[in-house]
Amino acid sequence: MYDYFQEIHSENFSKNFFWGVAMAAAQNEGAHNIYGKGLSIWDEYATKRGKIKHGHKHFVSSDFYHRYKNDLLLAKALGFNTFRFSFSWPRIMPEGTGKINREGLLFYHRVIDECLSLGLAPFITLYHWDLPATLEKEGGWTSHLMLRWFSRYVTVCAEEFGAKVKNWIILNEPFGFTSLGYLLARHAPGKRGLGNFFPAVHNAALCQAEGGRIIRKLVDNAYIGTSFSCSQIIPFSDRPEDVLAAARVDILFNRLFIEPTFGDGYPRDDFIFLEKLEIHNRAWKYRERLKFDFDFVGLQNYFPVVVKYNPIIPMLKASQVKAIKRNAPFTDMGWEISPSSFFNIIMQFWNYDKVKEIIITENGAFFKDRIVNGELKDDGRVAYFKQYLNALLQAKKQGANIKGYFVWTLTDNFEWSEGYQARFGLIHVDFETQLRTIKNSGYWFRDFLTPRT
Ligand code: GCO
Repeated sequence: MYDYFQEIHSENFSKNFFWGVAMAAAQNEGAHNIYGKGLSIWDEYATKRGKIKHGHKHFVSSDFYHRYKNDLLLAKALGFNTFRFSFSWPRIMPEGTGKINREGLLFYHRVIDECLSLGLAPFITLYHWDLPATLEKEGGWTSHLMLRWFSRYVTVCAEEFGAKVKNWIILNEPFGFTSLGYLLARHAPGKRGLGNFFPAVHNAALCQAEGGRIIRKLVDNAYIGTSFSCSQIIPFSDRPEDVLAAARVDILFNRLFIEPTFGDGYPRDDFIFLEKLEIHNRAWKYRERLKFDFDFVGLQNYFPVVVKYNPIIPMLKASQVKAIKRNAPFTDMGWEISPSSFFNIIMQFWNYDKVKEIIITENGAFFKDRIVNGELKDDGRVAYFKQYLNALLQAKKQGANIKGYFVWTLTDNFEWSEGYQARFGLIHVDFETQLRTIKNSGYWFRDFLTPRT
């Protein structure tokens, strides 16, 4: 086998390491309008024409709500010891605030209990993009009331589940949902413009810190993190304008949400965007409230981004040079495959003095699976994981204190505006019949994670 396989097992790496699979409520649960659940912004967005490829909707998805026992058993059978999933806020509080849906709480109790009985450590994501639709009507993430609504929701979750669950992730990819949902109108709720983006960023950054404080106060021995999307940003050439363009993109993609947690506010480099953000949000008043000492930082990496100077793009003055244009390898999502950039971005985050521990809370790939003699062949995905895990081990060897690695994702699911055709699972789902079939990548993980005797 591979040398790193030996190394991982010989170092006792596996025993004290969270090997997980990750998923999210809106992408997996289904049961979108039953058992007392309120609608989310995605439930509304998916009904609008032309928003999601092929008109797909996530209303049933992989039906995790009814099939969680089976899916958790599969996660266990593949050798994982950790399960990351998110709470649906509108399942717990159908109107976002006020009334609590007991049935929703009971569902999550069942999932958590099943994890614990199987020996899967539960990691809860408090917010994975499915804001209650009623709150969006009041402005959603652009509203200064978000801090109050979110605090109440986090308090309910901590009080209800804190005795059982120790591992908490406050937000999933704040840059992702604020930029796609409130700047570019490519995700729910479909808003655009800086007038929406600036307050959404600030409210998300405040909720990120406040959520941490609430869990710290209410949950004994909590292990608290938050998850950032990240990508190594590589200048297309060493011309100064390309290097500066890359630095600006790096601020937005990688630095905007982590640096305020250190207590010194938003990054304050020479970049007009940051000045405007600061002024719009009167951010200097909030440095203390944006700060929180996270136990771990969750990193979610899929690809690097190569950028060059482009004067016609407002403010950023940069654009991406895609993998296909540079003859670099890429997945069926068009995302560049670059294990060295995975190593580099881990080290970039590790180089912050204040980062104590890192968990890779998502990594994975979409490749079109082929069925050959009844076997689900996904060689591309297997090769991807081998290379990325090798890079992870290199980062660990260089001193990065990495405590876990979670695959995105266990079963095929609803990939936001891409619908169901972008399949990231280790397990294939036939969305007509709900039949699960383990892909070769799933078997590969099982062999990788199950120490040989
Ligand atoms: C994300 C996501 C997942 C995606 C995955 C693949 O945070 O973007 O958490 O929901 O499905 O990244 O694109």
